This record gives sequence, structure tokens and C-alpha cells, in this order.
Amino acid sequence: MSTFLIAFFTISGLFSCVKTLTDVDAEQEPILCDVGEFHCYDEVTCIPEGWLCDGEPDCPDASDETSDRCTGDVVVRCPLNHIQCIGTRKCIHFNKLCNGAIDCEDGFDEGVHCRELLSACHELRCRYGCVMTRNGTFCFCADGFEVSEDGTSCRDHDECAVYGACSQTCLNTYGSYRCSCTEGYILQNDRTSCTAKQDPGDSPPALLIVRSDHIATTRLNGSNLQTLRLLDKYGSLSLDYYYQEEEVCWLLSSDSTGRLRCAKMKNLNGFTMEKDIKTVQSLQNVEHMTIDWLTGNFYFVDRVSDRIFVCNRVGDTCVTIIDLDLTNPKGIAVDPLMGMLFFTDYGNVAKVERCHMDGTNRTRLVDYKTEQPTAVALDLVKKLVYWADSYLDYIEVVDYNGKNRHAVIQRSQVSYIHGLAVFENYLYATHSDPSIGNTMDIFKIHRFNTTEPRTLTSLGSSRGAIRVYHRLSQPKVRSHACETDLYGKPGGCSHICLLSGSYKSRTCRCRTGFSMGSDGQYCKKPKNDLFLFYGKGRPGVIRGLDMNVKSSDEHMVPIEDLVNPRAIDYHTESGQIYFADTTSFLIGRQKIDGNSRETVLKDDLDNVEGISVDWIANNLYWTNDGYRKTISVARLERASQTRKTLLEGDMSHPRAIVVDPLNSWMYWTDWEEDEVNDSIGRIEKAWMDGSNRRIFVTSNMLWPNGLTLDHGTSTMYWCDAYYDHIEKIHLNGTGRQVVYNGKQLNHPFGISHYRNSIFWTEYMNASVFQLDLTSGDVTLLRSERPPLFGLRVYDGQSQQGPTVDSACKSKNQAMRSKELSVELRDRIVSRLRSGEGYQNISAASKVPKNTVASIILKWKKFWPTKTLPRAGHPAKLSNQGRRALVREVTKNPMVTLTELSVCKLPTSTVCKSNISVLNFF
Ligand SMILES: *[C@@H]1O[C@H](CO)[C@@H](O)[C@H](O)[C@H]1NC(C)=O
Ligand SMILES: *[C@@H]1O[C@H](CO)[C@@H](O)[C@H](O)[C@H]1NC(C)=O
Ligand SMILES: *[C@@H]1O[C@H](CO)[C@@H](O)[C@H](O)[C@H]1NC(C)=O
Ligand SMILES: *[C@@H]1O[C@H](CO)[C@@H](O)[C@H](O)[C@H]1NC(C)=O
Ligand SMILES: *[C@@H]1O[C@H](CO)[C@@H](O)[C@H](O)[C@H]1NC(C)=O
Ligand SMILES: *[C@@H]1O[C@H](CO)[C@@H](O)[C@H](O)[C@H]1NC(C)=O
Ligand SMILES: *[C@@H]1O[C@H](CO)[C@@H](O)[C@H](O)[C@H]1NC(C)=O
Ligand SMILES: [Ca+2]
Repeated sequence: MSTFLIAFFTISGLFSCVKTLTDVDAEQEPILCDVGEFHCYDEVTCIPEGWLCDGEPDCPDASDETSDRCTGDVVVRCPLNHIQCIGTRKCIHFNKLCNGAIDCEDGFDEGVHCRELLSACHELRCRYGCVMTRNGTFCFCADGFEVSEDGTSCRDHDECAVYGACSQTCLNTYGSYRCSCTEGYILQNDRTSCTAKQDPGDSPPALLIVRSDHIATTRLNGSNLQTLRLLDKYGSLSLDYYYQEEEVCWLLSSDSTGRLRCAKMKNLNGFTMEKDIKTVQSLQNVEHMTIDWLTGNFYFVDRVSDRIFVCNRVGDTCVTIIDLDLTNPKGIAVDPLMGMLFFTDYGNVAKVERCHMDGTNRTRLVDYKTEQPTAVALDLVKKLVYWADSYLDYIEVVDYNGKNRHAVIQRSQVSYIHGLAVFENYLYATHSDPSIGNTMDIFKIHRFNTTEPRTLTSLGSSRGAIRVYHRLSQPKVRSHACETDLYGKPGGCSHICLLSGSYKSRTCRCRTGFSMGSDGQYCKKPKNDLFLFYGKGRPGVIRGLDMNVKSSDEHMVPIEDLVNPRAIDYHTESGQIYFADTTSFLIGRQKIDGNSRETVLKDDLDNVEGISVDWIANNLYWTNDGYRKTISVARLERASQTRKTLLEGDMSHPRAIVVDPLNSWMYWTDWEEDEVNDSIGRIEKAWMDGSNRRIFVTSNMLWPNGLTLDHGTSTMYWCDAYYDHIEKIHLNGTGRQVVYNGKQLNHPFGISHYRNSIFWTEYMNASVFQLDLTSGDVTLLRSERPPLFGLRVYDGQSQQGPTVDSACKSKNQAMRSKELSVELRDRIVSRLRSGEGYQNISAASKVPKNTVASIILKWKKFWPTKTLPRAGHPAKLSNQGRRALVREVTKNPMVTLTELSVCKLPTSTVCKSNISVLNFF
């Protein structure tokens, strides 16, 4: 197994290089390498010098990665007043240069230069002493001092600025320095190291290790390995503990949702009172988890939906705190005393980041010379962040501000670090090299004076997490900002309290579907739900986004486990989001509160690139781009029994669709493949029963992508992914105009109108933009990982009956269509059944025509038609009426039904909204 892997590695790493060489080197003739190339020891391969010691064997004999070549360069850094014996790990004091005794093995420190450079040294006029090396001279100072800028005089050396001078607190003094330890630790005889004090009754520090089949504990030296609990076969990758509550929690990633379990552990003696913590968000794809030991909140990294979220101790509230600019999040660690969270991510830019524990004030600590950062661990005393990089095979450290970066260890033994913990002078790490098979090593690495990692123990297992179980790993404070108040609310927050930038400051957040009150504590159900939502691929998910960029309220639970949710729409009455997943060939729905996920339609669907909800008749329209190109409709309920194809053919690639049930028109876009032969895209329209089909817009159009209507001004907006602009046109066919064609438009996909703004998604650049139609300003709302698909503004108020609101409000504030009394409804219906026209009913009952229309619509929808007496049978268009309409429309092709004012036509029972139900079921 391992030989095979290594062979493969070599071939793939070298492919371009070896291939050209093997043609030439048939006789194995030694070759010369160019400047900037390294000659492998096999004498036939040249590799770029940059590939030396990069952790990957590039020479066939791996001579570019030998330990004598590579480790020396990286790790050896000589102390002050010392010099490295070239090519070795040995450092000698300046005093030993030219002292007549050979101190470096190769005699580098002695030689003729010692005599020749005497006069040069004399001229330097060093205050303290002069160093003579083979290639030059310079001054040095007494131990504890360093040469100042003038190159000759001496000043105090700040030893505390050197990584690892003291294991905890360091005090610089003139000519020297002093180490001390913080509370709970004792200074050791070496005067630099601190070890944890053991109070009577303290359990001794121990390692907690979780791996595929059990949770185990050992002493810090690897002795006394004990199994605390066996796990089922899938096991866990993640574990943490809550010292104050003597509780250990771990994640079981086996079943479809993932499970968080916690148990009490007294004195490392096995578990009692084990329980499940049910979190409202799925933990299926969580690999790293950590506990904030002040509040008890759990922090999770979801590696599939690429976000970091936090759940409270009981799991009933979970909120996402980071989901932007996150591509492959891995390790996570918290310092609740500082209110800070640290995490690693490797996407386009590999990075180690920091933010407050509520997700705010995000700051990059490291974003260069890191390729695949994995685990992170914190030194809470010195405020240092350790992280492992599994591509560059190192563990490095920076401080909380991203400064003072230092390599702790770099060598192939530390690739594949999954878990990392810091205690006293050591790092503890779990390591498992997949090519070596099923073993997990526990390493102990001195973090200030690294020689080799010490393998404490090897366990038969794959990856797993590690923690040092000790009181001092989770220091307490007297009181923090999320302490529960008199009413049992943490930090006074009604849902969840997150520390933010310090243990003394906090942020309240609300669970999905609630928004924060003005006091910043109280969560309420928003009266009018209003948010943006959009579909995205890789992984396929539909997410919500507050229209106010600054707010982190979440109005909808993300719809996950999708592939390519390209088309989306919503229905406010049922609170449902509808989506077409083009790769799964289905149309589904889910409520914005995360409930009632259902497949609405799944047979006979090809590429459904556009869907639109008719909220008046409760129907769903969609385009289908497959072998058949169709526009179809079905009821929202019982969709598969009620589906019907309205239009077929004469389309190239039907895409977006939008219905205008107020005026009974539907519009859809049709792509052309390319620009040859003057082919053109177009927007077509038809009545919502499929009749009266006609081309609405066609010139200067190729890939019209999204469609959206502004009902207020009777305007349609669309974006063209070929011409990269956003256009508009009045629904009466006049006033076509480009509204925006700025550089942000690269391949616009979804578009949605709300009030004075247009929102759109960029497919490849994966951004969500807002265009202010008045000022022309464009704002970037969100950046995502591509691709992004359709987008809509969910407006709880938008799906009203036809102009009911304005018409009624002016006459009678209290009278709204939804509140019409039952008697009034009955009266209207009975008048209709007796054959009266809308006009008359409206006049007689003093209810606006449109309201009458919508009542009739509802009545038709729910009334069992068969049992109706003949006279009251819902009026279909009479032939006469139909002909009249057609005549009118053909005379004036751009007319809309509003203008047509169908009620004026000879058949009085035909009114405009009537057409949207036209009884095609
Ligand atoms: C001496 O030469 C070595 C490499 O040969 C170089 O790294 C070093 O900086 C040089 N020292 C001085 C003082 O020039
Ligand atoms: C490991 O540490 C424990 C105490 O922590 C000690 O009793 C034991 O002797 C040590 N084992 C070894 C092999 O050093
Ligand atoms: C946020 O972080 C920056 C450093 O990146 C810091 O200067 C600033 O004070 C922090 N803001 C808050 C509110 O803590
Ligand atoms: C570092 O470790 C080595 C070997 O364990 C030891 O000889 C050396 O004295 C240590 N150096 C310091 C500064 O502690
Ligand atoms: C496009 O042009 C090519 C050659 O110019 C021709 O063969 C083809 O039939 C044309 N296609 C259409 C749809 O007109
Ligand atoms: C078309 O509609 C727009 C806006 O509704 C209106 O301003 C314009 O006068 C209309 N044009 C025609 C020809 O009806
Ligand atoms: C969008 O992406 C393209 C290429 O992928 C790039 O050239 C362009 O600058 C990006 N535009 C924006 C606004 O990010
Ligand atoms: Ca000093």
C-alpha cells in the first residue's frame, strides 16, 4: 500500500519533468542543470531550486527533501552572539571564532582569515568585541546586549522579543531578563518554564482523545492509557469538554444528521448521565467543534456548507456567525476571556483568521506561506495561535495580532495533523498519515525548543481530536457578560448570548425567523418578512440574506442538500420557497422556517430554469428546456395530478419565467445558443392559460437570464448574460432602456426588483449586488463561492390581491380583502351564481371590482364545481367574448389587460383577473 502510494506520488509530482528527461537519458548520461535549478543526486534530473525542501519529493530519489538538507535551514536559528556552523545544526558562541580551537567540525571557525582580518577589526572600533568570519568582520556585544544602529556601540537586548525566551511572562531588564508564571503555574528550575500547580483534589492533567471507535484518556507522558467509552463504528472526529460542569461532549458523524452527545466525567473515571443534545441545525458535516467554557455555547465548523455556526447549550438556538469568504474551513479554537474565535480556511487564499465570538471584526492573521492550514490551538497566557499546515508540513505560531510569526517545527512527520492542543511547554497533536494506514500517533512537541516530535503512543485509528483536560486549560472569570439574569436569560438575551471581543461584552442573536428588537436583546417575529434569497451550487443550497447588509438576522433556514437550485420563487401565504433543482430534475419546496421539505414534481422534468408562483390562483408555472421545450403549470397542491403543458415548441432555451396574475400575463425568456446567423434571444408573453402567445421583446438580446416585474410602475426588468447589462421596458411595450451596464456585470443570472432597487446575482463571480435605481449606485451585498443562480426578494407583503389594499384603504381603513366578512363573501358569490357580472356586483355591494374578482377566484378554486347549479357555473369566456378579446389584442399588440379593461367587453362576466384561472384544470 505505502509503496504504491509513494510511487504514485513521485510520478504525479514529476510528470512534466521526468517525461522529457526519460527520452534523453536512455544511456543515463549525467546532465548539467541550468542556473536556478537543483541537480538531484541521481545526476540525471534537474528541478527548480524553489522545489527544494517544499515537503514534496520532486527528485526521483527524493534527494531534494533529505533531512540533512532541509531541516537544518528551517529550524536552526542561533541565539544572540552565536553563529551556525555551516551545514549543521550546531551554533557556537562568537567567542569561539578564531580562538585557536576548532569548534565547528569542518574548521569553519578557524583559519588564515583570523590573522588577515585583524586590522579590519581594529578599524571597526567595536565597543565590546569584533567577530571575524571567513567572509567579513562585524562588532558584537556582551551577552544580554546587542549592537546598535551605528554598528559599534552596544544597547540592551530585549530577550522577551525572542519567541520562547520564557514560557509565560517575560520581563526585560538591562543586560538580562526575568521569567515568571501566571497564577496557577510554578516556575521551574530552568528559570524559564512554567508548569501547572496541582492543588489538592485537582485531577492531574490528562489527554482526552477521540478516535474512530472510542474515547480514551492518557497521562501527558502517554502512560496509563484508558478507554472511557466505546463508540459505534463510524465514531467521531470531534470532542471537547466543559471543565466547570465536568462534562465531555463529542460529535457522532455517523447518521444522516450528526449527533452531539455529552456525558459527565468525574476524575477521568468514565462517563455517566450520557445524553443527546438536539441542535436545530444539522451537524452532519461538522468535523471540528469547540466549547466556549464561559457560556457553554458550542462552536461548529461545517465543511460542506462552508460556515461557522454556534448553538447554545441546549441546542434550541443556532446562528451562523461566519459564512462569507470561507471555502474550506477546518480548525477552530476559542478564547472566551478575550471573546475571540480563531479558525483556519483554505480556499483561494489559505488563511488563519480571527474574529469576535459573535463573528464580527474579522481579521486575517496569516495569509501567506500557508497552503492547507488545518488544526488550531491557543496559548491563552501568551496569547499565541498555533496552527498546522498539512501541505507545507509544519506547525507555526503567531500572536493574536498576526505578528511575531515563528516556525515551531517543519518536517514530514507533522503532515496530517488533525487535532492540536497546547499545555505548559508542549503541543499535543494527533497525526495519521493515510498512506501508512490505520494508525493515529499522538505527538508531544516542545514548542520552544523543538528537536523531534515525541510519539507518546500509537493507536489503531484514523483521524481524531485531542484536548488537554485540566482546570487551567479553561480559566474562569468572576462574572461575564452572558451570565444568566433574573429571568434565566443569558446576558438578558431572549435567544442566544455570544461573547464579543472580551468576556465583558456580548451580542444577543435571534434564531432563524426572528429579528432583533431595538433593545438588542429581545427577539420578535418580524411582522413583514422581507429578505433576499438565492440559490447556489457546490454545495447546492438556498440561502437567505438580510436586505440590510449590517444585520445578521436570518429570516429563513437554509435549504440544503440540493445540487443546482437554479430557479426559485416563493409563496407568502404558505411561507414556502419553491425551487427547481436542475441536476436532480425536480421541483421542490420548503417553508422558510425549515419545515415541510417536499418534492412537488419530479417526473417529466428536464432543465427547469425558471419557475413562477401565481399567488392568486395558487399555481406554479415553469419552463422546461429538454427534448421538449415547454411552458407548464400545476397547482401548488397536488401538483403532479394537476400538471398541464400550456405551450410547446418554437423555443430554443426557455429560461426565466414570471407571471403577472394581476394582469393575467406570463412572460418568459428564450436564449439563443450563440450570435451566429443573427440569431437572437427574446422575451415572449402569453395569457396565463397559454393562449395569445406573442413575442414581447426581441432585438439586441441573446441570453436574457432573469425576469422581474415592478407591479407599481408596470415595468419589467431583465438581465442579459451575453450583453452584460440590465434592461427595462414598460409592460405596454414602450420605454425599453438599459438601466445598468457597469463592470460588475460579468454574467448576471438572477434578478429581482424591490421598491427602488434591483438586486442581481453574478453567476461566476458569485456576488450579490444591489442597484439603486435613483442614484445608480451599486453595492456589493455578498461574495460567495461560484456558481450563484436565481435570486428573489421575499416580501411578505407583495403577494396581495389586485390593488385591493390601496382601493380599500382610501375608502375604509378597516376593510381589507382578507378581512371581508363571510356574509359579504357569500353575497358576492351568490350574486355571481345568479349570473351577475363583476361590474354589477361591485357596484351593488360597494366592493371594488378587483376584490370581487379575487373572491370569485378563490370561490372557483375551492368550490366543487360539479355540484353547482347551472346558472352559477363559473363563467368561462364565451366564444363571443374570446373573439372580442382577440380582436382587440391583435389590433393593438402591446396592450395589457389592465388597459384592455376586459370588463368593458360585451360579455359582462369576463373580467380581467378572470383570465388567470381560465379553468384549464
Ligand atoms: C558570509 O557568507 C554567508 C554565505 O556564504 C552569508 O550567509 C553571510 O551573510 C556572510 N556574512 C557576512 C558578514 O558577509
Ligand atoms: C508518567 O507520568 C506519571 C505521573 O504523571 C508517572 O507516575 C509515570 O511514572 C510517568 N511515566 C513515565 C513512563 O514516565
Ligand atoms: C477590530 O479589529 C481591529 C484590528 O483588526 C481593531 O483595531 C479594532 O479595535 C477592533 N474593533 C473592535 C470593536 O474591537
Ligand atoms: C533544547 O533541547 C535540547 C535537547 O533536548 C537541549 O540540549 C537544550 O539545552 C535545550 N535548549 C534550551 C534553550 O532549553
Ligand atoms: C447558420 O449559417 C450556417 C452557415 O452560414 C448555415 O449552414 C446554417 O443553416 C445557419 N443556421 C440557421 C439556423 O440559419
Ligand atoms: C406605457 O406605460 C408607461 C408607464 O406605465 C406610461 O408612462 C406610458 O405613457 C405608456 N405608453 C403608452 C403608449 O401607453
Ligand atoms: C469577475 O470575474 C472576472 C473573471 O473571472 C474578472 O475578470 C472580473 O474582474 C470580475 N469582476 C468583478 C467585479 O469582480
Ligand atoms: Ca535585556
